[in-house]
Amino acid sequence: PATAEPERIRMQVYDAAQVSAAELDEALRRPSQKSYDAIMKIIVPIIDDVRRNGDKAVLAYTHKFEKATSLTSPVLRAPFSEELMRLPEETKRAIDVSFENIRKFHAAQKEDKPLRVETMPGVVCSRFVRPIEAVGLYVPGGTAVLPSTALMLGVPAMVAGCNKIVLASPPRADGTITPEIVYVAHKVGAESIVLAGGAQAVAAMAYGTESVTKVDKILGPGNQFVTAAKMYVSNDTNAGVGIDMPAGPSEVLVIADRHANPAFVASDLLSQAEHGVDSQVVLIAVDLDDAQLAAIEDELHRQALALPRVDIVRGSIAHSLTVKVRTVDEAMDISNKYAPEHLILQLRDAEQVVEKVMNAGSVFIGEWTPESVGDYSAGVNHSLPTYGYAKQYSGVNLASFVKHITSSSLSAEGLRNVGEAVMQLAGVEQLEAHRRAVSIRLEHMNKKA
Ligand code: HSO
Ligand code: ZN
Repeated sequence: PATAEPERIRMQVYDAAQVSAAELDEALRRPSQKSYDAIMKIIVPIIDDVRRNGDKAVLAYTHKFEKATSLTSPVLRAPFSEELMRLPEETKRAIDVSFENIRKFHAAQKEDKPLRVETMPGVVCSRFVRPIEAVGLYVPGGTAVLPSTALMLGVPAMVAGCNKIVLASPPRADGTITPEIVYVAHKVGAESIVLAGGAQAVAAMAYGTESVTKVDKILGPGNQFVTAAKMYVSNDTNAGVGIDMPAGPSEVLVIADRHANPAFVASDLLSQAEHGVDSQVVLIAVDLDDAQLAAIEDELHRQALALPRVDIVRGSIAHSLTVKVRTVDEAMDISNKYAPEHLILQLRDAEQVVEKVMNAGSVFIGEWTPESVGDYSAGVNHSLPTYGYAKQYSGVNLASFVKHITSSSLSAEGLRNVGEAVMQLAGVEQLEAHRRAVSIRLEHMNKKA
C-alpha cells in the first residue's frame, strides 16, 4: 500500500478586508500561558528551600530534575579548565566572530561623557553611568543548547564593566555543562557558573548560598518556572534583586510583498516556528495574488517536512496565521498593534518602511537579512520583549547592565537663582524643614554680604 501523505503544514489564512477588527485581534492573540497561580504554587516552596538550605537544596533539585546525581558542588569557578571548553576549531571561530560583533555593537552604546546641563546660571545637573556590580545570567537548557544566549547576556555585561558575572545553566545528566557555554563564560570573564536550572538557580543567585554568589540583577530567558521565579524574587525586598523583562515564547512577524522570494519568506517563518510548540509566527501578505501566496504555502510545507524539529513546527504552525492586506500601511498598523519580538520586512522599499515601525523588539530589513543573523552573529541582541511587551520595553542592551546616577551642583549664585522656587513649593507641601534648608543658606549669604 502507498504510504500516507504527511498532513499538510499550513497556517490559517485571514483576509483583513473580510474579517472584523475584533476577529483579527482574536486570531492574533498569543497562545495562552499556564496560570500564574499554578506555577507559583510549585516554585515558592523551591525558592524558600534554597533560601533556607543553600547549596544542599540546590544540589538536591539538580539531582532530581537534571538527574545529575554525581554532582557534588553547584558551582564551577573560574578559571575554567581547557578540558571543559574543548571545541572544534570552527565552533570556536564562529563564537569568536559573533562575540566580536556583539561586543562592537554594545560598546558603541556607551555614553562616554557624563550628561551635564546648566539649567539656570549656577545650577548644574549631571548624569553619569555606573555598572551594576554583580549580575546573574540565566542560560536555558531544554530542547536546544543555547551558547548564543550566553553571548547575548555575557558580552554586554562585560562591556558595561560588571564586576561579577555569574552564569547559570542546568547541567547535563553527567553533571557537565556544554563546552560552548563554558567557552563563552571564559571569554566574557565570568567568575562562576551555577550548575542548576529553574527556580532553584534563580533563587540561588537572588539570595546567594555558601558557594553561589549573590547578584544584584538576574537576566535571561527561561521557561515559565524561571520567569515566575524571577518575578517572585524581584518582589522580595529581602532579596534586593532586579530582573530584566519577563521573556515569553519566541515570535516573528514577516511582512512580504510581491517582490519577496517565497522560499526566503517560508524559511524565516520556520526559523522561529522551530523554537517551541508555543512559538507563534505571523505572515502579513501585502497585495499578493493567490498564486504567490500558494507558492509561500508550498515552500512552508516542503521545507518544514525536511526539518529535524518538524514536530515542534507542527505545534507552532497550528496557532500561527497569514493575514492578507492590500497596502504596506495596513500591514504596519497590524504589526504595530501586535508589537512582535522580531519584525522581518521582505519588502521592495524595506529601508523606507522602517520609519513606520512603532513597536517591535528588533527589525530585520530586506531580503538578505534573515532573523538568524540577529539570533547569533550580526551584533544586535536576541534577548527581546515578547508577548506584545515591545510596546513599552526594549530588548537587552548595554543600559540593562548599568545604572544612571544623577547629581546636582550649585554655586551660591545658583542657590540664589533657584532658591525662591524651592521655598515656595516646600511651603505648598508644608514641609518646613525643606524650606529652611534653603533659607538658612540664603540668610548666611546675606549676613556675609
Ligand atoms: N530567536 C530566539 C533566540 C535564539 N535563536 C537563540 C536561536 N538561538 C529568541 O530571540
Ligand atoms: Zn531564534
